[in-house]
Amino acid sequence: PGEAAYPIRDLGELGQRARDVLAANDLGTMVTAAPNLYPHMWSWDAAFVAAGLSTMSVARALQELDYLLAAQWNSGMIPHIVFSDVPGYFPDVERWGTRGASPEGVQSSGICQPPVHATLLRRIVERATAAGGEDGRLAEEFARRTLPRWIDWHAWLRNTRGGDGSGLLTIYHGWESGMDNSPRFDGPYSRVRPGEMEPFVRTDTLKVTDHSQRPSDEEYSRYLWLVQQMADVGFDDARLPKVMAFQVKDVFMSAIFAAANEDLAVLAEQFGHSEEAPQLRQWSQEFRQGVDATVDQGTGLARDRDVLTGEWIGLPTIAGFAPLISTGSQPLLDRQLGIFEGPDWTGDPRLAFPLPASTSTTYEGLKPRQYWRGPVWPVMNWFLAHCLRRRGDEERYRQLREASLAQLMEGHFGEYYEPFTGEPLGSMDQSWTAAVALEWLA
Ligand code: 9WN
Repeated sequence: PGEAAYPIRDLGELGQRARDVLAANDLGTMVTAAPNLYPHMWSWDAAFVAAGLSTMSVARALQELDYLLAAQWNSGMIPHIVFSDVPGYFPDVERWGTRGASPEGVQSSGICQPPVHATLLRRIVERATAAGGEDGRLAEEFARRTLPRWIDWHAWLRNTRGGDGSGLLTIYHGWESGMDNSPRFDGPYSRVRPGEMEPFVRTDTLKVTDHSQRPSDEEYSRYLWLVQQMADVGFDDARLPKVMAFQVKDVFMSAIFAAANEDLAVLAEQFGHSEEAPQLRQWSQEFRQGVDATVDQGTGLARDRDVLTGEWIGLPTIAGFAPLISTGSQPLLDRQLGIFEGPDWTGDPRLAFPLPASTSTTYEGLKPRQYWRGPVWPVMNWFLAHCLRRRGDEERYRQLREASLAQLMEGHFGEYYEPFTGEPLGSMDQSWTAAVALEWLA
């Protein structure tokens, strides 16, 4: 943990320190995902960061989203990394091999991340229009101008990743899920056999020196092999299904997409694109149903599916709660909330704070310090609470808020936290952690 950090005394100080973290990570053009480990813009991080920024400056928040949109590919895909000029992250744009595939002048990766953008844009617009004046005007102008771009993004996801009628989006890399090494992907990754590839040197393990907090070298060789497979076909969407060794229907991303389509439809109706709203609502419905249909009646959790083997992946990870984001079924919601608050999740009495870990704390494969294999991620706490609040569940929002604020008072704005001790892990001063702190306080 960074030396400068110290326990925070009160919520006023928490807000000030969170603002300081975002200001320190701001390159002017973009707020990097983290100061040291991640010196670039990440797609879903940027959406959360924009929401956090909007509590200070709506103009700065919209600028962040504009910067992300400027990297959108001609296909409509929003890339998962927009590179700054800061060196030190691997794989860099050269290793990605996206030059030629990405639009002229854009330095990006060649995969996507979960589409939380419309949901957070709606949040920003609501905040700005409630404030009125210049903020309201800026948000309205931004929405009118950029809606066609967000709709293109959703159309790309629906058509190239979810056009098979399953109501589920396919990912070709664990990085696309945003939950890179979650046990969800162990089965599919076990079948990825890296072939001949250029040697590589990781930089993440130079920065997070306790290597047990990061994915293993074996995992990284598979990650890089998949990058090479994509680069070999020039990131051609039509060829990926034929060549990729990793193809998973990602239930959590699909739930995010269902909710985001609803949010985009609301914005489209409000800001001059109402003719697109029925299509967006139809996609919302399609993916809501797709997610609900994955639920294992035995465990009550939603499941991913390995496209290449047809196998369901029903491990007890946070992705199992995808219906909390998207479902329209009250019985399913009630059942999921019961599990969420039960002894395998936030009701585990051993927890430092009653917050959902990235895998169930009673799962035999739990690794409480390792990335998406056990730690608690502050950004997930806020996102799930936000989804519950949108359903009118103020009480659960309040409980998650209280626990999350208590967790953050230790002062490091960790990327993730050890569930039983509350120790901050991974990167410190992580931007989206600071951003959700500001959201909790807003
Ligand atoms: C790979 C930036 C990103 C997050 C992801 C998180 C982690 C990257 C990495 O950091 O992934 O995309 O290098 O480990 O898993 O969710 O967007 O914060």
